[in-house]
Amino acid sequence: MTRKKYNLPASEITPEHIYLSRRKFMVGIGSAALGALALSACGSPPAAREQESPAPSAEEAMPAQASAETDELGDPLNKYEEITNYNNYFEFTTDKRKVARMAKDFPTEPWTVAVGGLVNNPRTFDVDDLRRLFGEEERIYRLRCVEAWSMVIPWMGFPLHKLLAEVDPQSKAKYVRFEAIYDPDKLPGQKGGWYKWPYVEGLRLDEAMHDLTLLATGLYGKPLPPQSGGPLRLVVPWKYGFKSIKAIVKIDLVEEQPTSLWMAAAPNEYGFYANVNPDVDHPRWSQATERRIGEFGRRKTLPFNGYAEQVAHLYEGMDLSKFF
Ligand SMILES: Nc1nc2c(c(=O)[nH]1)N[C@H]1C(S)=C(S)[C@@H](COP(=O)(O)O)O[C@H]1N2
Ligand SMILES: [Mo]
Repeated sequence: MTRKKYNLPASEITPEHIYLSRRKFMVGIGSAALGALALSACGSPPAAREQESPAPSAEEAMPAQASAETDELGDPLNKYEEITNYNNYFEFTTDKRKVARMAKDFPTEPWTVAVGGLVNNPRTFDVDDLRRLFGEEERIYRLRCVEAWSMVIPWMGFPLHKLLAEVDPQSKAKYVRFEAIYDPDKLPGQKGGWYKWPYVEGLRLDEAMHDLTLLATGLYGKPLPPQSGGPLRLVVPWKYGFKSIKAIVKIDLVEEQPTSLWMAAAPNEYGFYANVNPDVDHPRWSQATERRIGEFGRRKTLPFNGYAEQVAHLYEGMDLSKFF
């Protein structure tokens, strides 16, 4: 049986305590058995002999070093430390390695998100309400930044379509508009500069309803830390990372295609669709290859970031070199 990592059934949700104990377990059995564990995560039992591996070295015993699991393509997860110390978050700084430090004390609770616009049941949700109403499942996704670096990230969250069903979009609604927090006192990047704050992003309604489209509330079984967009961010794995807006406070169903922060800033460089496409270069660099954080060398960029089978039908009849 093949099971898609990005579409795990509820029974495979990994709450924090299981994640952590599984990681401790991995440390105990050493790296030779990790491959077997990865297999077992896909449904087949590990071979008995592989459990008799030698004790791990000191280096292997660092939980952060152990990547027991992979994405559905077989590539290892990035480490928690990588995912949370190399970030794009222009509300803080354009220096990816400084975001974590600058965002450390950013308050992520209490936090509410107002969902409205062309819906029959507009409503403001607390993030804890969202967790209670829609649950949390793990989704292992690739994240591909338009700058041509990428990571494999185990998010926790729920598909956006669950929230949309709750507010009941009207038939006039054609797009979803997302707005991030605006608070220049806490977000130094919003003081001056030439970006038009707040950060805004958008999806076509059918993209928003796709089961891969996730509202993330966690990472590696823990609540989403501020630098990763905590407490609530969008994750759209087949699109360039800038579509995956962090720190969402407002979601509106709208009739017209929203103008994103990046479309407003540089319309020739960042389009509305922004589907990962190795054949359409950024005006200033190639998108044919990418650098996976933690790897040497480069790997080929995959159409739709490897999710073509799931999403290509959404764009049938569109000239994907034009709608970038
Ligand atoms: N609010 C907000 N969301 C944002 C950004 C941002 O600057 N502000 N950067 C985007 C970009 S360019 C990328 S690549 C991803 C990076 O997510 P990560 O830091 O969790 O890897 O977040 C996206 N979401
Ligand atoms: Mo990005």
